[in-house]
Amino acid sequence: MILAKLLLLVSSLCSASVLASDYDGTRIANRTIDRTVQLLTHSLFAPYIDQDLQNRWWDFGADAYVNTNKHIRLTRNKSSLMGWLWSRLPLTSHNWIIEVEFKISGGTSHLYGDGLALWITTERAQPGPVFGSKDHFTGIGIFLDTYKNDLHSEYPFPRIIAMNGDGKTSYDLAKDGVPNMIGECAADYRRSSVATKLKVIYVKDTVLDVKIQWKGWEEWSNCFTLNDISLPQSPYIGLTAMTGDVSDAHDIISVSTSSAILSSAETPRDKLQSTESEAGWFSFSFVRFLLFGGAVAGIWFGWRTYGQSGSKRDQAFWCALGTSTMDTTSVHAFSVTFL
Ligand SMILES: [Ca+2]
Repeated sequence: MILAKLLLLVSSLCSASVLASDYDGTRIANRTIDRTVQLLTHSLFAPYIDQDLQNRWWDFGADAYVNTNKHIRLTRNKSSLMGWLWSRLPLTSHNWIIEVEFKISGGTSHLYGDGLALWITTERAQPGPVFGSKDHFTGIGIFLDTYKNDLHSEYPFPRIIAMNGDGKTSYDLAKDGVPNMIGECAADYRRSSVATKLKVIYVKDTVLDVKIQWKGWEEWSNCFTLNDISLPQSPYIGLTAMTGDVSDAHDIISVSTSSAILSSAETPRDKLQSTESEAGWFSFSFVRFLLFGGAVAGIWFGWRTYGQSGSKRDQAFWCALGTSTMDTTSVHAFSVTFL
C-alpha cells in the first residue's frame, strides 16, 4: 500500500516537471500561456500534399497551385486571379495561436495588389470579391491589403485591416474596409528581405492579438490587440488572395496552429501550493515508513537478542543448579528442549 502510494507520488511529481518544462511564459491580457499543443489538423508544411496530390486536412482551389519545395501559390503575379486554401475541419479549441508564413512578391513598380486574407469564419471555400472570398462573412477577416482603393484615405499602404463580420454587413471594398475595421496597422511586408509571418492569438471571449514579423528574424511587431472579443464557435481557417488590374504573387509557406493552455494569474500559486502539499505528504509518509521499518527491525533484533541471552541465562542457571544432579550435556539438552 505504501509502496503504491510512493510510486503514485513519484509519477505525479514527474508529470509536474513536464508541465513546468513546457512553460513558455507568454502573457496575454492578464493570463499566461502555460503551453501550446500543435494541431496537425490545422497546420500545413512542405511538401503540402501526399502521393495522391491531396492534403488530408486542407483544400485548395481556383488559381492556387502547389510547389512542393516552396509554397502554395494562391495567385501568380498576373492580373485577375484568385486562389484559396481552407482547412477541412473546424477549429474547436477555445484558445489558439495561428502563425502563417507568407510571401508577397512582384515587380518593383508602384502598381501591385490586391493582397491576401486570413479568415477565421464559419463558412469555407466560397469564392467571392473580398480578397477572393465571399462577402457577408461570419467571423473575422484579417486583410493584408497591398492596394489602396481609396486614394483619398490617409492610411499608408501596405496595411493590415481586420473586420469582424456578422454575416450581413458588407466589406467596403472602395474604402479598403475602413468603415467596418476593428483593428489595423501599417507594415511593409511586401517584398521583405526576411521571412514574413502573421501571428494571431485568440483567447475565447477575452482577447485577439495580431502581430507581424517583417523587419527581422524573431522580431515581432504588434499590429493590434482587441479586448472582449468573441469569435464564432468552431470556425474554419482560410487563406485567400486576389489580383485585379494590378497583381502580385501571393504565397503561403506554412501554417502552424496550436491550441493554447492558459493559466490565470492565481494558478501558478495554486500549483505551487499543490506541489508543496504533495512534497509535504511525501516527507511525512516517508518518515512514517522509516519509523515503522525501524520499529519492526527493533522488535526483531530485540527478540533475537533476548532469545540468545535467555538461552545463555538458562544455561548458566541450570549449570549452577545441576553441578551435583545433572551433567552439562543433559542440562544443555533440557535447556534447548525447554526453549
Ligand atoms: Ca485594397
